[in-house]
Amino acid sequence: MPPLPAPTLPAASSRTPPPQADTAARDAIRAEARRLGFDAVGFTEARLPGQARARLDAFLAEGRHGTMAWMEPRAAQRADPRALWPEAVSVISLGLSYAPGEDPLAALARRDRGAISAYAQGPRDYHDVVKARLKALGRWMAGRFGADLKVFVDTAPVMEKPLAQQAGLGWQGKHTNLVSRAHGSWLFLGEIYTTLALPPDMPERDHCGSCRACLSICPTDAFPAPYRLDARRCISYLTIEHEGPIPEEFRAPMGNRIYGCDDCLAVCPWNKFARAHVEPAFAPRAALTAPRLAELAALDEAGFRALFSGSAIKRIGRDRFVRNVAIAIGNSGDTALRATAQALAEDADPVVAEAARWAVERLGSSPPPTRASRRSLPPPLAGEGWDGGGPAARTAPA
Ligand code: B12
Ligand code: SF4
Ligand code: SF4
Repeated sequence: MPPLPAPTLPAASSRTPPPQADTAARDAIRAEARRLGFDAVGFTEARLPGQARARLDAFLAEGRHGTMAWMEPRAAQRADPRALWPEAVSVISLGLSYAPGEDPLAALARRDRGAISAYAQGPRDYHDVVKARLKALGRWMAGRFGADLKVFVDTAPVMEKPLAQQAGLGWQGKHTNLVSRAHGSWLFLGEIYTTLALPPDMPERDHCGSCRACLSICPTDAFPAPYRLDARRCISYLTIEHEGPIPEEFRAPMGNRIYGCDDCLAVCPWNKFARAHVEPAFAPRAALTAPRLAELAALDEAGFRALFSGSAIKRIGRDRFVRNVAIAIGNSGDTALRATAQALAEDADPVVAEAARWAVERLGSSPPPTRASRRSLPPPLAGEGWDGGGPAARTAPA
């Protein structure tokens, strides 16, 4: 996920000393969080075991964060809530479900279309939605308990997944994301650090068992081991975070994924307990469920901004997005898109132009098939040519 400026924190209403652990306050906060629409709420101490720091250090030392250099400078604060804010006593971990109603991998089979990750298909950027609710809960807490607090979602130096596991929301699965028994892989996470002493919930334990579905389906083999991700190989990183040309070895496996990737999340058997979300801010927009690559390739700056106004996708900018579209065109096997790729090869952005030249080459020099001959082509299969996650590639629940 792209870095954002430091979050604006709600003003503290008072600096009263932390009271004794207060069960009534915890229950009231949980009820208010639910009323505000959060699907999962848990409480934990403002500390993480040393193991979290050791694993973060190993991730960074091995360079698995790639070009996300913004992860390096504040590792101490990331791994220890009190290094970020010494007054913090408790952490409230909150989850908002974006469980899709449709199969998020269905778009992978439509090669003339782009596949956008479920988390970004809605009209609003989840950072804004979660942040607004965290602030509303924070204001309510400050008014009710005089609590000093800070709110975070995604971009602050906070290890959101280990904190959520410790607060009982779920466990970090082998795909490294938090899995919830109630909401599967589909929770956005946010936190409130507070000076209030709130009794902790029980941490969740690992329920992955012998399952390896997420590890097996990854199109780019991004897991060097269970519970460990090499972001440099992850399509989410490559399409969202990575600037410049996408290394050649990952282009074919990307298939038609043009923003993020849901494969390892979608195959998790725990998703079968997740009820589809009813949050209008995340309801898939028709224009983003399976957009035509030809139309996306034609986006200029103004068109890109208009299409993705309010969406998380806007953050990556037109050039990075169209670079991804060019690669998807190269993987489409659709020679009718060759002319589109040729036009993009003249793009003012050198990275887009290079990706488009790759696409032209990959689509070959044969002329587009006639209407009659196209009808006779076999239907595109997910996983064919680029090893993506169509139904056949999915592993059955453990
Ligand atoms: C950097 C980042 C990325 C990077 C790296 C991902 C990663 N796994 O680290 C990239 C760009 C690849 C990415 C992708 C995605 N991200 Co992201 N990302 C983050 C971010 C900003 C930091 C994560 C971090 O600290 N990574 C550092 C490493 C060290 O952490 P880790 O992988 O969790 O490492 C742990 C395990 O490996 C484990 N471990 C290591 N060894 C071992 C061994 C054993 C035996 C065990 C049990 C455990 C274990 O311990 C480590 C510490 O807990 C968080 C927000 C935040 N501030 O936390 C969002 C966040 C993790 N992302 C999120 C999302 C939604 C995604 C995507 C699903 C988006 C998409 N659809 O494209 C993908 C998922 C890809 C994947 N399989 O992880 C959500 C996840 C929500 C959830 N339910 O977990 C978060 C929490 C944002 C949010 N606020 O909702 N992301
Ligand atoms: S998000 Fe996609 S590319 Fe990244 S680890 Fe999961 S399956 Fe692999
Ligand atoms: S797919 Fe299987 S191994 Fe992966 S997180 Fe889900 S339960 Fe764990």
